[in-house]
Amino acid sequence: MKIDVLTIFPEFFTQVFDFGIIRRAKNAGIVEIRVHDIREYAVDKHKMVDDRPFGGGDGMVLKPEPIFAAIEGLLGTSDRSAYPPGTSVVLLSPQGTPLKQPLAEQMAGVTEHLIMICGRYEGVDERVNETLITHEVSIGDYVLSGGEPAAVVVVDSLVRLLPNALGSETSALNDSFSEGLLDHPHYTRPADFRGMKVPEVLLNGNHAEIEKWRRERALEKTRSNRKDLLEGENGDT
Ligand code: 6GU
Repeated sequence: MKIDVLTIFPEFFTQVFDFGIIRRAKNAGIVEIRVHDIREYAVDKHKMVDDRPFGGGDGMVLKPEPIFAAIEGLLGTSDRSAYPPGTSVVLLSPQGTPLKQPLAEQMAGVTEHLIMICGRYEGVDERVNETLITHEVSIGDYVLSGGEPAAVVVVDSLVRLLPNALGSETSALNDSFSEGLLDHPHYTRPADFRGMKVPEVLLNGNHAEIEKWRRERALEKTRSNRKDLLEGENGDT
């Protein structure tokens, strides 16, 4: 997968993709990540990337010209019906579709080239949305000042789903949400830490019993922390 991130704060990303699974996936050639400064595509002599909203109101709105120019530079077109197959252009914004594991799985499955545009909280000129964007995505019902942290979240959630991104010792199949439930609790040595004992069932090597225990604890954790997942409601509350 090729990933291009468009941002007005490229320095935000200087180290964030250089750890753990993402770093390993980059080194293995599974993903290639590039970060671009939207300001470099600004057309006027002041390199303006934002401007005051028509109709009045607080804050600044990201201008369309630099974002259109950046997409044209990357894809050769700003007509989304002419994008190469496997291209996703994502606008990160609090108005987007909430990112859930099924959306991450769908996007990881079909996207070969992911372009992410980091919006500012105040907004992005709507013509970007109308013309360039294939998905508008939010990472949850709270306000971030910009889409940059959300872009990191999207990259992480997609990259770990790419074939061979996880080592053989780990698997996405057992993750929280992969079966609509939270993950079960985990323990490691020591078996007795300051008098707090690891559940006996995990020590006795009976794999059927261990599986049963894990299923029950996953259900219990989900019931206590995320009732909505069991009731089939949306998980944003
Ligand atoms: Cl993608 N952007 C911003 N600015 N705020 C958010 C968000 C994104 N997702 C949740 N809150």
